[in-house]
Amino acid sequence: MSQGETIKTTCPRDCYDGCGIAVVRSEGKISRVLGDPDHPISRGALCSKCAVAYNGVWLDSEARLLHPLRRTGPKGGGHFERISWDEALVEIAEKLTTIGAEQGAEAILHTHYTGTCSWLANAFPGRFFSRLGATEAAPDSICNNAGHVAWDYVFGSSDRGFDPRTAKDSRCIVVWGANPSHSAPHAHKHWLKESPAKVVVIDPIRHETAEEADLHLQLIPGSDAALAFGLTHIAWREGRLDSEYILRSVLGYEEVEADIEAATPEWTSAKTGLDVPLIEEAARLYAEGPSLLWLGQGLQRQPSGGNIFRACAMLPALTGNIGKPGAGFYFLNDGSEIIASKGAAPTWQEPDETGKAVPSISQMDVPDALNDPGHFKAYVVWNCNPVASNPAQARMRTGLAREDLFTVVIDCFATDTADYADIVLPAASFLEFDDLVGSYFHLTVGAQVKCSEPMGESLPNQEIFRRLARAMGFEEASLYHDDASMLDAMLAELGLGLSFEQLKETGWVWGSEEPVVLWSEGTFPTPSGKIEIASARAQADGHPRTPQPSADPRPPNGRLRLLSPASKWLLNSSYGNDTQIKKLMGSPTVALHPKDARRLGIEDGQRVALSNDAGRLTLKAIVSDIVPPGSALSYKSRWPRAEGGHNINLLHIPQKTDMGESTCVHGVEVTVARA
Ligand SMILES: Nc1nc2c(c(=O)[nH]1)N[C@H]1C(S)=C(S)[C@@H](COP(=O)(O)OP(=O)(O)OC[C@H]3O[C@@H](n4cnc5c(=O)[nH]c(N)nc54)[C@H](O)[C@@H]3O)O[C@H]1N2
Ligand SMILES: Nc1nc2c(c(=O)[nH]1)N[C@H]1C(S)=C(S)[C@@H](COP(=O)(O)OP(=O)(O)OC[C@H]3O[C@@H](n4cnc5c(=O)[nH]c(N)nc54)[C@H](O)[C@@H]3O)O[C@H]1N2
Ligand code: SF4
Ligand SMILES: [Mo]
Repeated sequence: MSQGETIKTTCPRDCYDGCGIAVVRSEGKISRVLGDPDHPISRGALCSKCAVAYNGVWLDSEARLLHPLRRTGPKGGGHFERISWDEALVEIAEKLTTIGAEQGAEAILHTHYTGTCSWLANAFPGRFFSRLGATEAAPDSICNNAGHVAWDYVFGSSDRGFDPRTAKDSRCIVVWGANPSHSAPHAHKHWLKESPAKVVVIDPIRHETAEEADLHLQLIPGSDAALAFGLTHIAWREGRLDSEYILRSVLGYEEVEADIEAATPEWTSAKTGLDVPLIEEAARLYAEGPSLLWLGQGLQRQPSGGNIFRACAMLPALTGNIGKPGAGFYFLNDGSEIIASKGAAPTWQEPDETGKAVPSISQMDVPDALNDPGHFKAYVVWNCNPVASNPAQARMRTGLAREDLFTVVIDCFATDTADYADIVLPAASFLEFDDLVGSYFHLTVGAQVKCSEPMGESLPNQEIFRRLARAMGFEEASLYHDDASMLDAMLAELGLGLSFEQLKETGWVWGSEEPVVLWSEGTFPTPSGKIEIASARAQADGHPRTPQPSADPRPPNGRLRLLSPASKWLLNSSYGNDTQIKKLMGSPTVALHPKDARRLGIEDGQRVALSNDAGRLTLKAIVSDIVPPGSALSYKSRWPRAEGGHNINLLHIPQKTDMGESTCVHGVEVTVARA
């Protein structure tokens, strides 16, 4: 290894941006992790959190898990002894085999999400669990399944949005229930600012992106379906619906027409708390187009998140803002599928050789299920940190404390969840193995490149599960595929004409030279081939046939609606153990509107208690109209142990969304009082 060498790699976090990274190595060691100056998204700068944490806790051997560990003290206490890989694997294999023989492998629950989104490390372990026949905690139900299910009814797909590069042709961009200033910092800083379009933000919070937008519609949380009808009403009233597009590509307009006619600006204003002129201005900007509509993941984390998504889908469908330069809708992009234009599941995704359907349960049911001794006997956690991130934090802890539950945690760091493990396995970090990384926004493909040996005895997820498969005596060849051939096979499927070695040189490529205009053919993978505003499939699943012009009831008895979206300084709970990040975040706060603060006798800076049926948490109050009256804001995902054992998920009651059994964490209600 030469001195002062720079290696290009890609950030694999669960983040819209998918930044290129430049790793500087000297004397064979990583000395600095920086943004790649040649990458079109990062343009030489990491986001503020990664700039700190990738040079902090990720390189810190004191903070990283270095060896397999076995628990020596009570569950939750975090006392472990070092053991060898062989001991750890044999012990896990024996336990899982016994449970499989006695209770059936469905009694093994595994939970995973997007700790790393790099393709192999994220998907390859699925092969093991599929072979095992374990129950899966339905991954998207912790994050975005309501939106997926809803848009699948409407468009037949929820992961083919717009190519952000088409914004050069847009005159309006609507960001609805997303906060790019935190969750897509480079899109906030460059993409939104550089497009010629007017930016409209629809969000209860006046976050930085809202602050800098041309229009900010600061509506009451959960009133978005009413707003969608109201905006469509104005487009209809002003003759801006695209009847040709509706005729050709939309099913069920007649069935919502009366509801659209009834959704007058005055009605919409009463439901949403927005002023009529503002609603009218936004509607005109959008309908005139060409417009891009970005529905954020925060938007569908509401009790009626599915209905909201179906209602919002009327806007592009009825104004024809689809399939032409500068027009489109977006929730998520499966870049690999769009680039490969195949539709078939690519080889790296979980081939189920046993042919068995994998059983699953919603993440909303996990806290209760873990407390039921008759349900699961083992819990395998990888790529996630459920004590910090899941609902019903107190119930999660009592479930994990069960002596008869065998728990394995695989992570790079000793998280609050790892404290409960019987066996902890150390995962290598993204700086320590080769992989591929996409972005769920931009159509880029990046190489994740090994920049140093794995710290201690840590191993990449895929290698851990190859070894575990061997310890279990499994024989299927796909459980043992090696990384190098899978990486080349994945690139071959994308049809980019590059081997992994070649991609390493440039670091990243666009999935297509020119911006892709999706859905220009005007047909959709629904049963009718059209956009299904009215959906027989939704009806058959027990939902209304059409989206409803409704708004959630306001919280009763002076309670407030608690929003707990993405923090600027964390990536979910990742980085919550970085000393510098902790300093930058300061102590946890809750923002309250001045009207609510006055009513409750709370002053800025005072300690306040938030409580509901799930628990009670004290935080420092910030009195500010950054939130609308009736709402409270406290960012998610601090490490509980850094805050006396709890974070905001202590208050998260695991209610399910109207569709997809998913989280409605932004619908939690709390009583607030001076502490
Ligand atoms: N209150 C509230 N709670 C929420 C949300 C909210 O909006 N409000 N949002 C929800 C959402 S959207 C999500 S997606 C979930 C996310 O919640 P989680 O899925 O729990 O995400 P993280 O907390 O980041 O945990 C990821 C873990 O993976 C580890 N990791 C990183 N790389 C690797 C690797 O290569 N291998 C292994 N084995 N581990 C690795 C990290 O160290 C980290 O501990 O949280 C949900 N929780
Ligand atoms: N810095 C940072 N970046 C992240 C993450 C992180 O934790 N930190 N997490 C990653 C993950 S896993 C995800 S899923 C994404 C999520 O990123 P986003 O898609 O941006 O979603 P959220 O941060 O949950 O919430 C975004 C906005 O939704 C708004 N919102 C909540 N309820 C409503 C409502 O009823 N109506 C409307 N109109 N808006 C509402 C919130 O006020 C918030 O401003 O971010 C990813 N990127
Ligand atoms: S977390 Fe997102 S913004 Fe930060 S470096 Fe990674 S991809 Fe870029
Ligand atoms: Mo998420």
